[in-house]
Amino acid sequence: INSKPLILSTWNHGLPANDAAIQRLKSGGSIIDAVEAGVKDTELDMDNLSVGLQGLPDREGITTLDASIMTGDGSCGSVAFVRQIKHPISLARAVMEKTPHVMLAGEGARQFAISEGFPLEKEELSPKAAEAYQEWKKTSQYKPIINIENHDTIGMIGMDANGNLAGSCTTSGLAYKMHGRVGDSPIIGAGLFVDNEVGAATATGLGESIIRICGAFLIVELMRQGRSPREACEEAVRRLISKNKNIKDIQAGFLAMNKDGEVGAFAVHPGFNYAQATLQENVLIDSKSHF
Ligand code: SD4
Repeated sequence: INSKPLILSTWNHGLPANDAAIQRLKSGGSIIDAVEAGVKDTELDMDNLSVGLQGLPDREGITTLDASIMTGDGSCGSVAFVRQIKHPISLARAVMEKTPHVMLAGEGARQFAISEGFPLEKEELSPKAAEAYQEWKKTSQYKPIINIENHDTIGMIGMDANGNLAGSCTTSGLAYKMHGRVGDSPIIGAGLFVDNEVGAATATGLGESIIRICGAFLIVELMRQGRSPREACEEAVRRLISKNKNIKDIQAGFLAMNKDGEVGAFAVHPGFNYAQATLQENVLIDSKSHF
């Protein structure tokens, strides 16, 4: 059981993202401000090829972004298949707060962004992404390599000092996906789910495998029935394995907390890790896995 506030996020870049989130809380921000600020840090990280406009492109050489945000009272917003937006998480938050809708996609999301004053970035690949794309085009083979090329989506879940929960998730999705492909990250209940009565969960890995089992929702519901966060994540991995073929080629990792501040994670294969921050410390922890 951890002290509150508590912030968790996926993968190594969760460490600086958690720092940004904790900083936001310390400067008087709410938990929703914190989970937005946290992943915005990752959206700007030029070394991360799975989040933000510097992420690896689709097969046509275009980078398209997915993001979602949710609070423990059931408010949520998301954007899918958006281009030219530096901070899709902030656009997802604007969908939540300023529209009667939960999800906007593609051109409509971009028009909404313009109307909200989001600057449109120039559509060009980062040097690292351009180099990787040129290399990929030599064979144009679509074979995601688990834990390597799709390593870095950030999902963040957090609880403030009063026990209010929120979460965020943002990604450029799978490298070399079909144009128009949308993953789990912007789908409420797949890549992210938060309920103040129970807890919160987020996912990373092959989005198709996670959507198939409503991963994050499943974990929160299992916790509602009394499972610990770790047991719930492990059960979701078992479910995922039973519903997906070629499991040796599929990586997925889940991360959860309950409202008491208990934390758990589980993955299909080794290699998944997460960062866990309180006001006192921010540490990287290796997740256990099925295989
Ligand atoms: C997706 N879940 O679009 C994302 C990719 C990911 O770490 O998580 N990468 O399928």
